[in-house]
Amino acid sequence: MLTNNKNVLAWVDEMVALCKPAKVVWIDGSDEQLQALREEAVSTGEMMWLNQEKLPGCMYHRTAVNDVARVEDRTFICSTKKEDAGPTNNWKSPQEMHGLLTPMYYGVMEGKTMYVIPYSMGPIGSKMSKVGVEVTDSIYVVLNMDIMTRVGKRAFEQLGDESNDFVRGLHAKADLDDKKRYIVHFPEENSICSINSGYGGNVLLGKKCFALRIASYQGKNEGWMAEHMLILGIENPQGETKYVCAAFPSACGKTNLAMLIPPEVYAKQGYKVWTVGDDIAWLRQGDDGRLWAINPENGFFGVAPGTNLKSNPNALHTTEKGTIFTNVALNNDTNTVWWEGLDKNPPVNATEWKGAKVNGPEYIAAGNKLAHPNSRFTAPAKNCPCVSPEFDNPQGVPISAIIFGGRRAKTAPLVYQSFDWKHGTFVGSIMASETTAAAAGAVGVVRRDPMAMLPFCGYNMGDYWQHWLDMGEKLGDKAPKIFNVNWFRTDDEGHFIWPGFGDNMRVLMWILDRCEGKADAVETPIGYEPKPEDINIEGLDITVDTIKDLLSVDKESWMDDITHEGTGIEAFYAKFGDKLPCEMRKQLDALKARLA
Ligand code: OXD
Ligand code: MN
Repeated sequence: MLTNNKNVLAWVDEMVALCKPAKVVWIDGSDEQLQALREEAVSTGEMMWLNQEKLPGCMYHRTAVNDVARVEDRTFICSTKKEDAGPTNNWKSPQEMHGLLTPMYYGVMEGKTMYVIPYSMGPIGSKMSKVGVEVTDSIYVVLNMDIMTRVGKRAFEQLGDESNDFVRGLHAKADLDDKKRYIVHFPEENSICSINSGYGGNVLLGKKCFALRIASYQGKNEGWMAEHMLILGIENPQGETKYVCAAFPSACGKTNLAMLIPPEVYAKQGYKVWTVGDDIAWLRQGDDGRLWAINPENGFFGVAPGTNLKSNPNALHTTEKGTIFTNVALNNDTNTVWWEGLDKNPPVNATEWKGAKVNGPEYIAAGNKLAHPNSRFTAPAKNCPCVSPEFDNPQGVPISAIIFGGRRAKTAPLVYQSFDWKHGTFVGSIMASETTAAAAGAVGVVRRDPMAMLPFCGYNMGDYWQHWLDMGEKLGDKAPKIFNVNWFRTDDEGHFIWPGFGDNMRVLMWILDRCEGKADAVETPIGYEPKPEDINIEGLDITVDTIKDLLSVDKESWMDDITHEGTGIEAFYAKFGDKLPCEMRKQLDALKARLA
C-alpha cells in the first residue's frame, strides 16, 4: 500500500470486492516496477518492443479493430438532473447507470491483475493540480498513464492522508464488446467508469474524462476553468515571454501550433516558441488578478498520420524515445514505425495497423491505409525540443490572449479580435468547423463546437457559457484578450490561401501586439481586424492583397451562418432554452444588427 489515505483505501477495497481481481498491484512510479510491466506486456503479446537502437524505450500496441477512437455516442454525463448534463451530452440518472454498470463490473477482473494508479494532473506541488486514482486491468493503460500524467507515490503525497478530493476512475477492458462499451462520468460523485474499450481517450481516464469533463464541472463550482486548449509561449529577442491559449476542434492542428517553428523572419531576430501544452489548459485567477494556466498533462497523445518533418518536426523528435505507438504501421525490415504522411516511402515489407503483413506501396495503391487515421503516439513532454522551461512551474504561466478557431472555408477571416470578454465568450460559443474529405460523410457540413468543448463539457453548456461570463467579471481589466483565427480559408479552386504551419506565428505576433497596445485595428461588424499591412508577410510569396482577401467579411455568409437551418447559430442556441445566458442572446442580436 502506498498511502494511508482512508478514502482511497476504502474505495480501492470496494473496487476489489466488485471486480474480484486475482491480484492487486499499486503503481509506485519506480523505473523498476514500470520496466517489469513493460517486459510482462511484451511476454503476453499485449505490446512489442520497437528497434531499440533507432527508437530507444519505444513500444508498439495494436487495439482491437472495433476500438480505435473515442466513442461520443457511448459517453455519458450522469448528473442527478438531466438538465445539468444539457442538450449536448448523453444522460442517464446515476441510479439507472449504476444499475446498468455494476453487474457488468462484477467479477470482471477474475484471474487478472488490478493495477492501482495514483496520478497527479498538473505539476506536483501546484495549488492548481488535482489527484486521480485509476484502477485498470490493462498494463497498456498503466504505461500510457505513466507518460501522460505524474504517476506513483508522489501523487499520493500530493493528495495527503485526509483529503477526499480525488477522482475515482474504474476501467476494465472486459470483452471489448462495442455494444456494451460505456464511458461514464458521475460529476457529483467525482468518478468515472469505463468498460469494454482499450483505446486511449476512452481509457486514459486522466485526459478527456478527468481533465476536461470532470474538471470543467469542478472548475464551475470552484471558480476556475478546464479548457480544451493548447498553451504556448513566444519569447522575444529581449528574453521576455508572453503566453497564449488556443482552442480548436479536434483535427485542426493544435499539436502543430503548440510546437510551431518560427519562420526565418522571426527566428533570425531571436524569437523562440515554447510549448507548455498541446491539448488541455487549467486556468485560474492568480494573486495578481491575471489568468494563469497549467497544462495538467505530462505528455502528448498525438495523432501520428500527417506528422512529418515539415508539419511538425518537434513532435516527430519528441517521439524518438520512450514513446508508445498505437495502431501505426510497422516496417518489418527495421522494426520501426510508419504512417501516412510521414514520408513518401511506405515500407515494402510492412505490417498494416490491423496486423496483416502487406506490401506497403501496393497496399496503399489499392486504396488502403497502412496506419489507422487515428493512430497515435504517446510521448513524454520532456522529450520535446521546444518544451517550455516553465512546464513544471507550479504557478503556471500568465495568459495574455485566448484564441479560438475552426476550419472554415469561407466565413471566418484569418484573424479578428473580440470587442471585449463578453463578446469573446460569444465568439467562442459560435465556434464551428466544417467536415473535411478525410472523415466519412458529407464534405463542408458545419459542426458547432463551442470553445472546442462540445464532446468534453461535463455539464450544461448554457451554464458553461455563464461560467465564462462570470470569470470575465472576476478578471475585469486583467482578463486576457480574446481572438478568433481561421487558417483554412480556400480559394475558388478549394486550395488553402494561407500557408499555415510555422507561418501562423505571423498572426500570433499581431495578436500579441494588440495585447500590448502596439498595433492598430479596423472595426468590422464581427470584431477588430488587423490592417492588412500589419500582418508581416516578409519572406512569403503572397501579397498584401491576399491578406486583404483573407480578412474580408462576407455579410451574407455570416447571416447564413446565423440563420442556416439545422446548423446555424440560432438553431444551435435554441437547444439550450432558458439555460442560454441572456448575454449570449444579446450578443447575437447585436451581431445581426451590425451585419444588417
Ligand atoms: C484528442 C481529441 O484526442 O481532441 O485530443 O480528440
Ligand atoms: Mn483534444
